[in-house]
Amino acid sequence: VREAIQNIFLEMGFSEMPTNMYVESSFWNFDALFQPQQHPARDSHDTFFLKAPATTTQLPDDYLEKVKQVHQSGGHGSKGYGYDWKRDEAEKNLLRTHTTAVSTRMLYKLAQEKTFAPKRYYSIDRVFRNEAVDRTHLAEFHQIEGLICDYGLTLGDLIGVLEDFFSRLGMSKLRFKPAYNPYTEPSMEIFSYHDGLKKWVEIGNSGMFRPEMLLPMGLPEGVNVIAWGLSLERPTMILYGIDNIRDLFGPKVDFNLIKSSPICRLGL
Ligand code: FB9
Repeated sequence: VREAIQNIFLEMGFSEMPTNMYVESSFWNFDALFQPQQHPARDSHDTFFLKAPATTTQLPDDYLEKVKQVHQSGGHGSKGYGYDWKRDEAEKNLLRTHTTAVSTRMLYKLAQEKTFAPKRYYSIDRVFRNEAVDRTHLAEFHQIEGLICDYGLTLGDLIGVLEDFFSRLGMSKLRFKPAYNPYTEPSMEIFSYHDGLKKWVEIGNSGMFRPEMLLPMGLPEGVNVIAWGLSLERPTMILYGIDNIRDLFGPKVDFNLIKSSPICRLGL
């Protein structure tokens, strides 16, 4: 399934982001995404913080100052959050909670280039969340993320690329429900009608990255970024009729199931 989804991204002109760093700083995983330091997702109930090395020293000072400003007092038409932003909070190391942390680094790198060039990036790799383990949730899963960065992109462009992407996964009937993410506005949950299950299934989340995230990076005015995400485990469980995620991934994998299951052709 991973390979099939990778091929879909490549066919759609996306290039892969380097996702080999599981350990990330709170700065790139949260602050640079305009996620406030007192946001519930940032406490140890949801996030695995590192004991050693507990903090990082590798943060770009000038950019960090701009992120501090936009959190404290806004700018670019935003009033910000108006709280006292702490550098030592941003320096805390953690296991990344989403591959959106990688997207942040790539967009910042893109903004440092002399002339702006539109880009399509994707990532498929492990993310870690200190969540209760149950039939469909482990403390880690594989996140799939796609983003397009270009002048004048709209919500219509996002809906268009989502219909293209999911139709290649065999999911054509889509519905979009307004949602909230700290780093995207507007945001939408994505649903697809699954003929086999005879019900609407939540197949992902999406949105337009906020100017409070993009402009401090130095991306030109008028450049928008549309993005979406889903997991690798959920589609695989549904495609193979696997009821418990622990049979698919993690220490209790059922190898006979893995070995005996035929390769499934996506595009149901
Ligand atoms: O994968 C998910 N559902 C899914 C996807 C495909 C599918 O295919 C079937 C063959 C037919 C079936 C189901 N979800 C996302 C939806 C739910 O399962 C959800 O309950 C669980 N979500 C995970 C996070 O849980 C805490 C899945 C995971 C997820 C959610 C959001 C994102 C990524 C992964 C994101 C994002 C994002 C948003 C804006 C900008 C950038 C990234």
